[in-house]
Amino acid sequence: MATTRGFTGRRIGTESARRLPPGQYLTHDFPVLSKGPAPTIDLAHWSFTISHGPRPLARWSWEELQALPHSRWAGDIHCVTQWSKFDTEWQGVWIDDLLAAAGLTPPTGFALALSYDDYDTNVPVPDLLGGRAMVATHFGGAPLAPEHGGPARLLVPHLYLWKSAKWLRGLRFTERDEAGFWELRGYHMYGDPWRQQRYSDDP
Ligand SMILES: Nc1nc2c(c(=O)[nH]1)N[C@H]1C(S)=C(S)[C@@H](COP(=O)(O)O)O[C@H]1N2
Ligand SMILES: [Mo]
Repeated sequence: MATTRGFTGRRIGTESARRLPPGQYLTHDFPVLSKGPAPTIDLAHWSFTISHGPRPLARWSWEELQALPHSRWAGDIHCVTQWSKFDTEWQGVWIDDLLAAAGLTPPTGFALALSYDDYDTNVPVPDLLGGRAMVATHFGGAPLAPEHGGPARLLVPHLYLWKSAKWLRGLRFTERDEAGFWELRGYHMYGDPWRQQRYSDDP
């Protein structure tokens, strides 16, 4: 069998095949993957904090976040469990715009995204800048569903989706590249889907 088939059994064209990273299949669903139940988050108590190690540098309430410029990103997302989803549409605030609003320059080269369910994941700072990462509040034109990380999640679509921390509560700049929840459990420190960086011993 030389035809290219997704697990859905659908034959995919060359354009789709070109957009599909190695080892991935195309899905039209949006599977939910979480280490535990979605935390209950009251918007009145929601906040997002940027810190340098233990030191807070800036903090936004939900209302304050709404006042920042919102942007749209559309494109493909890739999960390490091998599904990819094309043409997803998100809205939120670029990390660039958060930093600019706070008058901040990143103090280190690495960061940990921190979540309300005690999940965390590391991302190098350059990968968070230049319109490559946002605090996403909307998916497909609607407020982000709780199971997908609502009210707000990190979106770093050029890396495997475990880097896109759901139920985001902060971003901590760290001196070194510190492993997060899945990175401590054998997953790759960077996670580029095009290089199939799934597990820690992948190059
Ligand atoms: N806070 C938090 N973020 C998380 C997770 C989690 O358990 N907690 N799971 C990660 C994993 S392993 C994946 S694959 C994606 C799944 O996102 P989805 O459920 O919206 O598909 O979220 C990531 N972000
Ligand atoms: Mo995952």
